[in-house]
Amino acid sequence: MYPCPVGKDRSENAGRPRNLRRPATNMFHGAMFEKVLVANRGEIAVRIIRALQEMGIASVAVYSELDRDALHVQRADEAYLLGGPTAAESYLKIERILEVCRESGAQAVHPGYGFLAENAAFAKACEDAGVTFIGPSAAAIEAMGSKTRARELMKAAGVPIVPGTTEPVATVDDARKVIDSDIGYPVAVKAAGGGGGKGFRVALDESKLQDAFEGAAREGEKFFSDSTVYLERYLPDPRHVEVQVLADRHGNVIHLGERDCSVQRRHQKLIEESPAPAVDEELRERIGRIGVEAARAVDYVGAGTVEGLLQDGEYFFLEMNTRVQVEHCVTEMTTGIDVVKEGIRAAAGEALSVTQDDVVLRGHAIECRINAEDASKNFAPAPGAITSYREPAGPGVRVDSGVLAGSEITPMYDPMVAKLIVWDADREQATSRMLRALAEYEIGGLKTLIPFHAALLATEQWANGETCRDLLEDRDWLKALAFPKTQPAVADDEEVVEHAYTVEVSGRKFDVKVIGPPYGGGSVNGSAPAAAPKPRRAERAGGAAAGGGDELVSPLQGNMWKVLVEQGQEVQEGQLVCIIEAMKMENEITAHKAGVVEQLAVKEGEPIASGATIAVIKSAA
Ligand code: MV4
Repeated sequence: MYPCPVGKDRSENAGRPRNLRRPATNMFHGAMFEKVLVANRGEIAVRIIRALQEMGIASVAVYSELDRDALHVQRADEAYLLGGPTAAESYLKIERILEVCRESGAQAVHPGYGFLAENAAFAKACEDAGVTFIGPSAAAIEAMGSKTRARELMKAAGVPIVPGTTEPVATVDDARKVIDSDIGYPVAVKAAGGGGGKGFRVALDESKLQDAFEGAAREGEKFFSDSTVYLERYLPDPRHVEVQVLADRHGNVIHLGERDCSVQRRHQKLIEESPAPAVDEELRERIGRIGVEAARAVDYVGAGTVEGLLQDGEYFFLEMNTRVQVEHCVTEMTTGIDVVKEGIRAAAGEALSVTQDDVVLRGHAIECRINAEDASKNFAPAPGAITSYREPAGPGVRVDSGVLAGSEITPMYDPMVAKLIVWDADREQATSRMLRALAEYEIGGLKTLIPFHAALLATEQWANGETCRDLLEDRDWLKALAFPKTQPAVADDEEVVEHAYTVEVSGRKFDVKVIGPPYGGGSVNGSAPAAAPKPRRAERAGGAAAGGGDELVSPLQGNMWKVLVEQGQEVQEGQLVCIIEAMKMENEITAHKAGVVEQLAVKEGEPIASGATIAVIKSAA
């Protein structure tokens, strides 16, 4: 297909039928983009490229050295190397991305989610460079990025917020005073620069306040260079319910109904669905109005999400995500509206293609995030190579993925391999369909959350529409999801195979072949097949913990953030040993077996390489 650009003549878009029900505006309708750069990787980059292709817009992919072969590079019309393997050297390099815009002639940038998606400085740099940022203004990103400012704005707009402070709280003493007079315990201490649960601590009573306050401040400083915190009443058992909004530059703001994302672990969403089981028609309208008002308050443009907590029929604004989200797909399934395309249209100055009255919700959609993680080992990242790959299909099934057979899930980026989304007439049937699709999904050589999802969706708790928090914290339930042991690595007589790569020079791609050792791994969904290829590296085969015997090895490269055991200490299998920070994520590393920590090879604050020994754990004699 490449390097043949598919950029279309402007005249082709000029004749596009517009929604005649919309009141006419005399505002300027910018012509649709001819070429758009996608500043992301993985499934979301592929998702955006698909939308561009359907709209007749040429796509420009960018990639890191690790992603030369990636699906998003193959699917785009052009592709440019950004730089080295780390995000800082590639997907976060603002100057280089804008340079590629100039080189390729891309008129707009779609940031996807993560990386530069909610980076106001990037949105501003795009504006300054004359490149359209597909998303809201830098001012809207900034306003919603500060959680205290967002709360203040929402309060002023009449949007209900979780009771607490809208001002930063400077000291523990100040916190104690305002808790005693206004908020009460338990209290949530949150980092003002945070979001998505980063820098979020709970103090059940006054004795825990100092720890919670300092913990949230430290995490805020670490991840957002901002140690300011604020306080919220801690709701004991809420549901996470969010609403999808769309806005254009003509003053149209609509919502597409809600999603329930209550099944999450360590603030990572695992399953999302729409409609929310606990939301009725009246509440849906109320939540929808809240979403629209929140978006209006910051002159929002594009696709965005207003997140909130639902407790006992009361709904509170939590934060707004000023980007397209991972879980936008469930809304696309129930509304039939393409959230990504609407965002692109809005950025180009076109009106939304639908009005609020056009939005009709139908049936039920569920999304399972298929992460390369081992649920039985505390959801430890389990990077590795995909040796074989077969996606489910059939009625009502959608797979958004960025991988192919031979792809490698590197510890360098997010461990999400794919999203499996299903639609059916109601929740019960959608659940059956998801279970069927999960059973069809074959991912060889990699441990993923497929068995976890299959187990969870088969529970009574899920059937009852519960949040399943008890299951996610149930060590025994999770441990039962352990993968069968993979076959031990056999050294020597390393097999040599040929790999085909695509390389890029000035936006043109060339195929080259590299002769080398085969990819590692060798199991379908973690269960070892009879003729498993030899794992390339021992630690890959075992995921987070199996360095072979006593050694606990790091599954990823990062920084040792916390070490929770001491040399000589006795540990249980599955006990938290340390937390490694990588790509702004905290990764819990747990003991791969019970025993005594004989050696502890790590220190807090120091970098750690993938495959490096964390500890040596000797079983009690
Ligand atoms: C809360 C909360 C209780 N009280 N805030 C924040 C980020 C998002 N990942 C979940 N967050 C929460 N914020 C207050 N004031 C509880 C959570 C929460 C949660 C909420 C609904 C469903 C599942 C949850 C899992 C963990 C934390």
